[in-house]
Amino acid sequence: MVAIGKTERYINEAIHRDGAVLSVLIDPVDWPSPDAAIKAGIGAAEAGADLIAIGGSMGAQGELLDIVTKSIKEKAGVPVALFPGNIATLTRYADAVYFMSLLNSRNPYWISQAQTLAAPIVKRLGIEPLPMGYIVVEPGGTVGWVGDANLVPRNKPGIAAALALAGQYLGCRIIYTDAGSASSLGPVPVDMVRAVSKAIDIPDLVGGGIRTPKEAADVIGAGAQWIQVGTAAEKAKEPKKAMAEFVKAIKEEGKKKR
Ligand code: 1GP
Repeated sequence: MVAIGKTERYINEAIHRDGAVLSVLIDPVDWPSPDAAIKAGIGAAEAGADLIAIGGSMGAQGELLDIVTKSIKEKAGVPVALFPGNIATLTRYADAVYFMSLLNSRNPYWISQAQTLAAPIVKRLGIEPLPMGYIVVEPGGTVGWVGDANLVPRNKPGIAAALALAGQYLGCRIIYTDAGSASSLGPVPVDMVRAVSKAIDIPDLVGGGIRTPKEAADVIGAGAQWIQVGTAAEKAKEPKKAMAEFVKAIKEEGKKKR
């Protein structure tokens, strides 16, 4: 039996305790400078974010990724997990990596080939893999284009639910449903969140286009246990204050579910 790692246990415990967790995504290439990215990541953790995710679909790699990850890790006091864009976007300074298979990609590279190339590197770097089924929903944004996704139509919650259940049956321990960063149509529709969370017995992460604490609370209220925001932090005048409002909103909603 594969032992569940430290970060995954921490996330499961936070979900069990609070009913809802927040990861804040810092994409180093989206911030004016590495220092700004680092400050935002540390601030998000100080604001109460449960986890800091680092990366994106046209991700930072090499020295920039190393510096940002290491610096946030040193001061954040919460786990730092990589949201990888490809096999080069790994760094040994992270605690964990979203070890994702893009379940609705048309290209086998994003389903199992990149994972095959990355697995030995993840092992050698000693980064904890978080086995994650990744589902991209309309409009899909950059990740939908890069990942050549057969986008799940927004009015087909049953398709997302079936994909999520397939992910669970294939052995994934987390399902991530993503409308794509800064989704022009807003977050994954709540009826789709409801259908996915009803279909699976594993943590249900939702991200992409969640712009306000209310939208975040609605996603948790619809049954998700984990949400991820990135653009809301990037666009905020005071990222730390903005993230504190997200934390408050989802933890209040999470408490209602316990
Ligand atoms: C989507 O995790 C990101 O994959 C978060 O999206 O930037 O829209 O919050 P946003």
